[in-house]
Amino acid sequence: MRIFLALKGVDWESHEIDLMTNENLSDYYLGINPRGLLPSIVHDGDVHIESNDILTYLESVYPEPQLIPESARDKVAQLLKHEDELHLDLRALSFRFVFNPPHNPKSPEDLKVYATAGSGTVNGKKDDRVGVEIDFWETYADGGITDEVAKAAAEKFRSIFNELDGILGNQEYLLPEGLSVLDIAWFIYANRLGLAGYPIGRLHPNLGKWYELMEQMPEIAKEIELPPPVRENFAATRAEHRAEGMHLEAVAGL
Ligand SMILES: N[C@@H](CCC(=O)N[C@@H](CS)C(=O)NCC(=O)O)C(=O)O
Repeated sequence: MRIFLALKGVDWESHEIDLMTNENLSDYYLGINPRGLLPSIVHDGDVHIESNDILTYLESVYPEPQLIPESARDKVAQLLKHEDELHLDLRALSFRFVFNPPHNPKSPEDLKVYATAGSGTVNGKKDDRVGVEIDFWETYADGGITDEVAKAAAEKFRSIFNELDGILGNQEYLLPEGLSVLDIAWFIYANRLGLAGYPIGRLHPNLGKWYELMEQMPEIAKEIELPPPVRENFAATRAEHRAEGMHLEAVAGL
């Protein structure tokens, strides 16, 4: 979303919510987004949640430069939906191979708060998403992210990345129309998977080249830059996993 806004040249004001202290489960944040998920935006006094809905909304308010081509609207919606469906797989790989927290990130008390706080409705309808989130964290508390879960998640990415790699064999960006929201959305996933140790360039050479091109764009480079201690911490985790033979490539058989 930040890259999308940067490409559109839109100024915005940031309000950071600390996931590490579960600020997203505070009463006030659940009052903004009853799902307790980031991101949310407030524009013209209205709250918007869900990245893909936010991006579609922002495109309608700030149409220039066009990042969701009119001609590919349905295709974009379908591919963004597919990307969103992989969010918990991305989270599983992130927690196991990137963040690797020493403690369970959500205590049973946190989950109790999560289950009862907030309106429980989205757009006036009963919303089940919090249940999905609670399931994820309960499974995590039970046994962390198991090899089996990690392998299944990595396979899903391998499959969609193979498809994207095929597309990029014939064109510079994921849509023939040029740079679009699809490139941004998949770039973010590829970036996180890279931090998890996924060998993008080795498995998907076209995607690897596309990634290198994208990461050099100033609007993107600025947003993915990590503070040095965080970068070093992630690199140390990868090195530790590698030394133990428990890195993503080994666990997922990539
Ligand atoms: N479908 C949602 C997924 C959002 C999501 O899962 N966001 C993560 C941060 S990237 C989050 O809020 N996690 C909550 C947590 O870790 O408790 C969207 O695209 O907005």
